Amino acid sequence: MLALGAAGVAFGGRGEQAAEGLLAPIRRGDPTGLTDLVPVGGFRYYTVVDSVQKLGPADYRLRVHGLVDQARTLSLADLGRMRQTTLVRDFQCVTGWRVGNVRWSGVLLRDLLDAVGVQPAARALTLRSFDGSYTESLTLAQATRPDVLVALRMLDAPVTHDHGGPVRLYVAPMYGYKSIKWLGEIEAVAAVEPGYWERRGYDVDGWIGRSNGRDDDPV
Ligand SMILES: Nc1nc2c(c(=O)[nH]1)N[C@H]1C(S)=C(S)[C@@H](COP(=O)(O)O)O[C@H]1N2
Ligand SMILES: [Mo]
Repeated sequence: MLALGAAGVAFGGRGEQAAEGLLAPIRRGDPTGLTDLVPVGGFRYYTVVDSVQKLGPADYRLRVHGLVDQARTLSLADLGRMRQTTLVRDFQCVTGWRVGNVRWSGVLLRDLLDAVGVQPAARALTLRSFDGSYTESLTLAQATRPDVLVALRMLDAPVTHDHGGPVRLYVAPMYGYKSIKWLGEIEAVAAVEPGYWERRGYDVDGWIGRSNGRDDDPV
């Protein structure tokens, strides 16, 4: 496992994606030592597909639909006109790397949900990436927390393509896999539909320090 993981770090890209899956059973710290090989203080680039189309202000759309009163398809400008919220919080991947005090801003997911009117039958959200493969899930209670953001900015700049721009999610209290990149669609649904990594063994409730076999404090 270490050899494969180290290869992932050395070559990046798809190797890292393999490492994400391989590291699932790790408990309490990092017995492989792999974390030591990851540069401190920087984001890694993760994607489960080979390439993702680049969408900009002219062609980006976010579709919000399902069990809502008024389904909407929002452009980047539409999102930019909504109330912007800023959070300065850490980002932590379940494989061990962590970036401290990142500035995020965008539309609180709960403001977006208020704008479309979530129906009482909706208990969860299914979020889909326009990369064609990645999905995520949140209960409605999680989605309406004040630290869950539809992020337009990250690291004091518009979210770059590699980091999931123009629009990604940022779920501050949960591991990085919940923060779906290249956000294209949000569907209000009756029950949680486990996301991409959750169907591969990661916890649906990905609380930092309290999930995926980790009950230690990562800080
Ligand atoms: N669409 C998509 N979103 C994704 C992923 C992915 O592979 N595809 N990886 C997740 C994981 S495991 C992490 S840790 C973060 C990494 O974000 P970054 O690539 O901006 O560092 O994105 C999350 N969101
Ligand atoms: Mo991750």
